[in-house]
Amino acid sequence: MTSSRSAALFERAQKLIPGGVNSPVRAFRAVGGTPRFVQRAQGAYFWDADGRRYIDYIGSWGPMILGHGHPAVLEAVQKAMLDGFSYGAPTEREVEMAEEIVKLVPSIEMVRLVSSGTEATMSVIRLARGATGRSKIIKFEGCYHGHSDALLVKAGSGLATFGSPTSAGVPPEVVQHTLVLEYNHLAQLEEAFSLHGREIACLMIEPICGNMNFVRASVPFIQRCRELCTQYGALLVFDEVMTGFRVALGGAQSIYALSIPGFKPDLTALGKVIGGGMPMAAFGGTRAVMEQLAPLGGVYQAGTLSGNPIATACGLATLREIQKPGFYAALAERTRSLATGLTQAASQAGVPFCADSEGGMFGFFLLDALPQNYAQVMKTDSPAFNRFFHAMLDSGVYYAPALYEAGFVSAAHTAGDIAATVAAAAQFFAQLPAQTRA
Ligand code: HOZ
Repeated sequence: MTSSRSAALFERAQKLIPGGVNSPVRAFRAVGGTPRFVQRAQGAYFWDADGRRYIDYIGSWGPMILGHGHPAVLEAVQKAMLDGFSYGAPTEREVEMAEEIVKLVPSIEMVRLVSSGTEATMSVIRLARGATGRSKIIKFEGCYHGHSDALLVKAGSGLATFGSPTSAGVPPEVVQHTLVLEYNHLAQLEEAFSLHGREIACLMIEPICGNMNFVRASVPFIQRCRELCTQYGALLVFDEVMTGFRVALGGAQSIYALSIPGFKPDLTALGKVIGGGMPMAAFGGTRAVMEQLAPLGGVYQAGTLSGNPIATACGLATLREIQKPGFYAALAERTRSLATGLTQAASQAGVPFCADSEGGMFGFFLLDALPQNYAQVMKTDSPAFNRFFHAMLDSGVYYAPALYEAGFVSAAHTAGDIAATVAAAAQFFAQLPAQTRA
């Protein structure tokens, strides 16, 4: 399909913006073809510059849990705009936002608002180091915690090795304290703590990883992370930028708490849904640790747009909608029906496929079984995913343009949207040559 306005815009963009985009995955490099330039969005859909409508399963990479242009959110934002865009001074809505977050996430006793998930995770690392007086951090291969230097590290495959940077421009010395382990690998976790436990400031994890598609940390793994952090005096940090208010009202941590009595991380990074589509994120945790932040303590962190009045209006209106009775049950059911529908369609055609979902977040793989770590995710047949992606795009269904990304369903997606999506996928699976099927 030629999308002429998108193609022309992409050409113009590439002359002035590196790769033609302001965030790499949007450039379609992984899947090939021309990125769709978005003109407008409403509910579960967006329209591209050529006027084509797509069912949107990205939702701005997570924030749009209510769908686009929810009336209550629009009203709140329009009202806030009239009072000014930014003050650089405290406001009542920041207090309300803090009160909402503390009420909904029991592990958070104090919270600070920032403007992006990267800022939240970067700040949390500094805070953990400041609070413990230690330098080393643990992260897991396939977990993406934003693009700050210390966190841009992939794993070496060796046991308990220190990582090397995955981006040019990150000096090796900056990541020398970042220990990278395999996700869901208990023995590596044990070994890392037995070797370095007293030097570790924090362990940071995406409890349901949305940056290697959709992979869950097992309950025993999370439980052991908690126990080892407590034993060695390290802080357990949940990166819930993606999962916070997305997989459940209390985030992924509330789901683990159902299986691990009393479970709480020490610190949590939040983003995406809490801004409702505006640039807002947050980090919070126990009072004792959060009080180490300036101006109370010695860990510096600041931001001109932090707690921005329009972002807090948008975020608060969103948080109020998602607390309405039955919101998550309906969202989870709709998301599950997508995962199940796609799996059944693939199975009828004999195509290897599996899918998983939690709340309004999902993932699918052209694999026989759900992967547990990055290496298993990498076994996906990437050309087959790319063909699937383009077939769906041509049918008006917009999935993330890379197989390493989770998908998102909003409250605005209807049963009809899910049925249309499954029908398009079934058509694609049915025409695959028999030799590519199981
Ligand atoms: N960080 C996102 C991928 N997991 C991409 C964000 C964007 O391109 O908007």
